[in-house]
Amino acid sequence: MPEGIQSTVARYDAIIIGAGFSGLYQLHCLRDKLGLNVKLLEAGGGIGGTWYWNRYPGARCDSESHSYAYFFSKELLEEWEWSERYPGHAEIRRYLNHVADRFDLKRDMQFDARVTAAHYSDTKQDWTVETEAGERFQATYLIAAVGCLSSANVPNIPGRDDFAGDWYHTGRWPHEGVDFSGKRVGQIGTGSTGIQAVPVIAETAGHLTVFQRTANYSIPARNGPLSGEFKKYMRSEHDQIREVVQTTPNGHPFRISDTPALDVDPARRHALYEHAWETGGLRFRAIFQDLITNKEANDTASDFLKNKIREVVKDPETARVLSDIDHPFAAKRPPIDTHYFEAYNRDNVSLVDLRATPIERITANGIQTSDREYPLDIIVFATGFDAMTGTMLKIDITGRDGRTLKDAWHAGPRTYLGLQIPGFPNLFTLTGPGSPSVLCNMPVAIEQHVNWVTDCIRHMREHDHATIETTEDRADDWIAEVNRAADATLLPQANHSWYLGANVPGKPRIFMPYAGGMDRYRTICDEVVENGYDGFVLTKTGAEAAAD
Ligand code: N01
Repeated sequence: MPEGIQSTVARYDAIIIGAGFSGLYQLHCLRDKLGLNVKLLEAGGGIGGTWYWNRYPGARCDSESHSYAYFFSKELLEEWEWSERYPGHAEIRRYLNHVADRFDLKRDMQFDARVTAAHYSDTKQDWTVETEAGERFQATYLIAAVGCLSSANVPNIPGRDDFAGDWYHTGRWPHEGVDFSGKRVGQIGTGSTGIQAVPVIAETAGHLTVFQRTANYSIPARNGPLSGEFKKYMRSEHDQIREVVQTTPNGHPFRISDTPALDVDPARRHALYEHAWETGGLRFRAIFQDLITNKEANDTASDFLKNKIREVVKDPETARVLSDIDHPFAAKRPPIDTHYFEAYNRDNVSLVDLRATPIERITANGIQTSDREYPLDIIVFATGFDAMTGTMLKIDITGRDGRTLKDAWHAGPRTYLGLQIPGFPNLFTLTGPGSPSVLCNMPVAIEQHVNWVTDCIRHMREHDHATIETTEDRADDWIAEVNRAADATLLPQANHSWYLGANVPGKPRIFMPYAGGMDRYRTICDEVVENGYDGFVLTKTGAEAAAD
């Protein structure tokens, strides 16, 4: 243990890991609604979760700002004003800091406190949590509010450490920014992040070379300042906005059409796609009811979007490589952009097709593909995350009988409802694998989970329960339901998708988020409670495990 660190163990009712959207609200609920003694530990130096780390050029949320917010407080909704259609990373941090100040949350948070271990004691029926600095904390309840996209995936390309220039991962962006002026920049990755970064980096770089492995769809975001009229609407109509986001399958502030794409004649369909393209953003996905369930319907959208790329990008070979997309539209998380495809019309931007000429290694000088070496001053890894499970598995977590989480999840994440893991009593995973999480507008999924966990802990305390734990059988059933829901869509058809863990070599291939819709999921969770926490075992204080 480093010098100066106390060896005593601080005792709390609950420990929360993570100061993003979910951790903040969970702290507010447990402390201010239930009166618990709570400590929040955060690896970063401040508030924000994913937004603390993702400060790359162009980083902006893809959810519209009037829906990317907490809905639990009327006063908060009335006093906060977003400035643009989609909130940028700095504005989201300002918002979250405002929330923390407003509810006086910071006094129970500890920053620069990376949790490295969490061990459950069968005898004491509590958790001991340890930080990188060696501090230890004990608590009855452990809440992992670690986010779905927080463990950066930097691919282990041979020679990576030989590179003589600077390299950065978008999810660990330096707070002081990066000066690209006149530099030869190489960017690997064309997911949502890469697509946001390209046009902004291109504005100042000497030359930007984009290394694309899988071509991707993207829809213009049509971002811009919010009008006074819209701001008034946001403030006065938040009840109606809340009603929509909490009853749609994806938590966004618009409803999905109930018209199948093929029920509409081709000319009308094309006009609707044109209108949605001009409107911009994720609303495109909602124009027809069956775009993510029916391949033939999806083809109509995919073809439209591929044609748009060919219209926008002037160089025919670049347009061909960008539009040579191998998966159905929205089978991977669909990016939205600000002048992404237009950036390829600049003289200082070029594209390398890694399908034709794969990266062989990184050299001191740049990136070597099977075709040639690209000399570079800076490499940007926009290569995504070890999503949904990576952060949890980096922590040495042991549950009942010393069983490790690594062992419990060796074949992929096992949870019931993405809320609990069998063998890990009193550990709650906010927006964990098996919940809608990333398939939903995140704050909406987060509020539902936090409310459920808060009600559950209130129930436990009112009924003198010491522990709650789900069962292996229930996790098996839920995994089957998660697979069934995914298989009813086109989502598993994207080969390299992080939804499947397929972007990280060696990671088990299992569809992780619940694709059955946030509305349906909310009902399932409510029914579990109505049926006496069906699927969970609750034990009385001091008693052996027994169903209540
Ligand atoms: O990551 P990704 P992301 N060699 O995994 C490529 C959320 N998000 O950070 O597809 C070469 O989607 C990889 O290629 P391929 C959102 O949910 C939200 O962009 O595997 N290339 C792909 O092109 C999103 O989905 C927002 O063939 C390699 C890219 O890197 C999620 O975060 C903004 C490679 C990774 O794409 C993740 O998006 C941004 C290799 N070895 C992100 N390894 C907002 O709402 C990977 N790639 C604001």
